[in-house]
Amino acid sequence: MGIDQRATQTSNAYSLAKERYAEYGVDTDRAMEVLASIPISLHCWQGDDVGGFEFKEGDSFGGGIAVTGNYPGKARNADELRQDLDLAYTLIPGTHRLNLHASYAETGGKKVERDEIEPGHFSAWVDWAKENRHGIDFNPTCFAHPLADDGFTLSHPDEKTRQFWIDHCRVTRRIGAHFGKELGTPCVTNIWIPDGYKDIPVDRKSPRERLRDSLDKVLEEKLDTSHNLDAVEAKLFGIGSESFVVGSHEFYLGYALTRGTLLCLDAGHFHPTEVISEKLSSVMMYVDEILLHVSRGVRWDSDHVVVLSDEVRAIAEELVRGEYLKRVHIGLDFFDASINRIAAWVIGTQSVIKALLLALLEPRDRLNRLEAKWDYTGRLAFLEEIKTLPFGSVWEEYCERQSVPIGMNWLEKVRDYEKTVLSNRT
Ligand code: RNT
Ligand code: ZN
Repeated sequence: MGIDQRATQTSNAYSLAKERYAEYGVDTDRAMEVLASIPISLHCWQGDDVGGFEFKEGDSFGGGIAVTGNYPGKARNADELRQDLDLAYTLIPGTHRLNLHASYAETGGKKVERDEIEPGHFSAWVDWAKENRHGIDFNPTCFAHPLADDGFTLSHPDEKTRQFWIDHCRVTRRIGAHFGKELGTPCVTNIWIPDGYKDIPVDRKSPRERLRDSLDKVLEEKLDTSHNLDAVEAKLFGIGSESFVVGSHEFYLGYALTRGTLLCLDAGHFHPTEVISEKLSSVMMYVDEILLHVSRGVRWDSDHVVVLSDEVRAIAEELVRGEYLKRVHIGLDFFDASINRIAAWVIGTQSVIKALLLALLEPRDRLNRLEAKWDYTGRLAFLEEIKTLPFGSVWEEYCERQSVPIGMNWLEKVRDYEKTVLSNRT
């Protein structure tokens, strides 16, 4: 089928879909308009298996997270990573952000300690973001470092080690504020630390007190919130910290509430039967803004590539139904080295956008009316009915309007790039 023919088909299918949704009082054009205003923060670390590019002695990974797979072609330096990201962004409808880690500093082959990094080490990232209209979000890298090898950072019992990580987080916030100022959109600087014990601890209290005090020191310096927003990310367990994690959900919920930071909810960081979609309406009553790490745990916090799962749909539904979109920063957090890494970004990001579109196309008033009338039969029947509305036609129209390839055409571009660019990386 020719390109023109395909475009006509898309637009015809869309006209029919638009009518079907209109029958239920849903304005598909409006839904696409809202969708176009929602940025997703693509995590840089999918592109190089969370490696980072700082000068490293030895091969410290650690931190209780793991990437599996050895698919060829991973980015070996920041230029390659940016080039790969460029391709991903052209295949994803909408204008999106980049989520960067401190370990992606470009120090020109010099060893710069993490407590000494500066905005200048990220100038190439800023130039690139300006050129491509990406906002940047940021993270201190409190893992993959000799001073994290004990499994403790901000809550480390040794004062000097603790101070090192406090200083690292401090400079990270400043760099975040620099990004926000330069790019004209606040940077969400998110603190996640791996601290915890493999086996049953005796003293749970002291590490948590130390973490609270360290975080207070990190946040001491007041930064303009139009430049930098602080977030804290909780976790249930990691590899090697199965029995106890200092920064648990209760710890950070309390911290965010009392200190006014954002709370980061990572979809993989809870008990396997717990879902973050269910938590949103509770958390949003008390915190102003949140950060999401949309991820996919398979039996554990395995960081699989996000797909259009029931949970991702439920997250999007909650964001739309609760009218939280303006208070939520949506980021991704997965790392899969067993498939093409650019495809992983595209599949994961598109899935989140699809989930948002589905949620925006929901006949909300109708559903609410059924519930208000205690008509549970109608509610269930209607929820099932809308699953088969012609969503795909609206999605394709959205891709067309955003000038990105329709259907599987994006994969062709990735495959070409694999042949011409990735295959030359050894
Ligand atoms: C780890 C956290 C954290 C990391 C990134 C790389 O469990 O989810 O967000 O994945 O900082
Ligand atoms: Zn995360």
